[in-house]
Amino acid sequence: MEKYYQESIECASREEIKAIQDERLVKQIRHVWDNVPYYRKKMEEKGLTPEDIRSTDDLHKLPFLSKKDLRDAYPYGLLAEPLENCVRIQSTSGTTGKRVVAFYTQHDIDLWEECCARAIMAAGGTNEDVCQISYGYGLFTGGPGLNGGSHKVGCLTIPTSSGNTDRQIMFIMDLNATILCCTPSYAAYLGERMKEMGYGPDDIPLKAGIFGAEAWSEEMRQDIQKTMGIKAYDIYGLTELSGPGVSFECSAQDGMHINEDHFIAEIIDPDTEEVLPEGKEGELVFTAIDKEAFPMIRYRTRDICSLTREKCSCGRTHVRMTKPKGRTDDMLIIRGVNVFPSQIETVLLNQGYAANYQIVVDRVNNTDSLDVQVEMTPEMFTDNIGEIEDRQRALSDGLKSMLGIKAKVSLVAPKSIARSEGKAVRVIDKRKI
Ligand code: DLL
Repeated sequence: MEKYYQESIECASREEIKAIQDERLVKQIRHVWDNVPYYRKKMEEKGLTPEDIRSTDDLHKLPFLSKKDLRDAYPYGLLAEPLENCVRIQSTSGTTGKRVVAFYTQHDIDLWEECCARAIMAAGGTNEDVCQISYGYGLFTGGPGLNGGSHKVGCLTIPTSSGNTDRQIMFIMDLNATILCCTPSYAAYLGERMKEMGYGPDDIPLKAGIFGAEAWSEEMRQDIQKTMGIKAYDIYGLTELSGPGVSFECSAQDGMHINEDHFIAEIIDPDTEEVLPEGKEGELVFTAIDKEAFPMIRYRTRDICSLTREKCSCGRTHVRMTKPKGRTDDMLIIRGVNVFPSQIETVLLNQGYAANYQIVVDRVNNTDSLDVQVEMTPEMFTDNIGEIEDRQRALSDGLKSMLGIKAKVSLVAPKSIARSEGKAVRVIDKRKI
């Protein structure tokens, strides 16, 4: 039986959802107009006043907000509440430039934790579960968000944070953890380590995993499910909007329901900024309609996916987004061809490899080169050169047909590629160094 944290909202009719969104959007636009000069100026530049926004039908009139706006306005320029009303900040891992600092009132924390509670219950969680949270705690939103959600559901929460893999496994086994929350790459590593320690799927008490914060393929899901004997659910979110729980998978494991009472989603063409119809792939844009401190109007996420309103077997009515296949800024352009790391992952996993790989892009003699280093699994490990060459050729052919360009494949020994405890770094683009 499907379980819901807030059934009446999660399964509301389209009309009810639209009514909530209309009302909240109008209120939110008035809030940012009154309290954030940065938004007011952007609206004025488009000749808009709050009176022009009377329902979600007017959303398209509003200006977009980009990562650059967040950097320009750092740290307080987009804050919509006095600091004395704020109770927390979180921040992105930001590898380039200034970090994004997001502010939360207590209302914003509650809203965020409720979204995470919805995700945990959609993964079958109840107050009888033991939920181990192996996302990082601290400025990163993964640990704090799911910790709050787990409390709201009433699970016994184990806040291990990331790292110290053998201790993670000890807690899972000794305290009978039933739900594991971490990045998919860390879940794969935990699975690998459990296997080495001699634990098969039947020995592991886990029943579900809630994995997100990075792009991962369907093939990787199958692998993790098999190794640990669990159902693996995807969860999506970003610091700017609160953190994990903006959307989450249900028992159907077929796209992530976006919490539409809090976030309005649009898909746009990243080049023309035109809003695309349902089903078309493009850049995901969000408007947070119920946040107080850090509202975000038409925020361009750079994540690439599509939306569907097709009926879902779980009973939830909120729109679903497909697994993001990566970010526009993760997309590699190699010899003029667009390549997403997730496409490479799909080929590797289909040929029986685990998700332990590194992609190195370089430019040699004015030509881009794509080098994929892939670990052999312990079962396929051999020093027979002929066998290795055959495998490399098969992978190279697979990549050619998926990507349309040639890649150099190097098979390396098991365990020679560093494992990740958080978001995995799969790509080294030497052209940018
Ligand atoms: O990664 C929040 C989060 C924590 C989500 C734990 C899920 C679980 P940021 O560090 O701000 O926040 O990074 C946000 O990560 O724009 C996507 O590019 C990527 N991302 C997040 N979830 C997924 C996912 C957290 N399920 C950025 N699939 C987003 C693919 C994801 N990419």
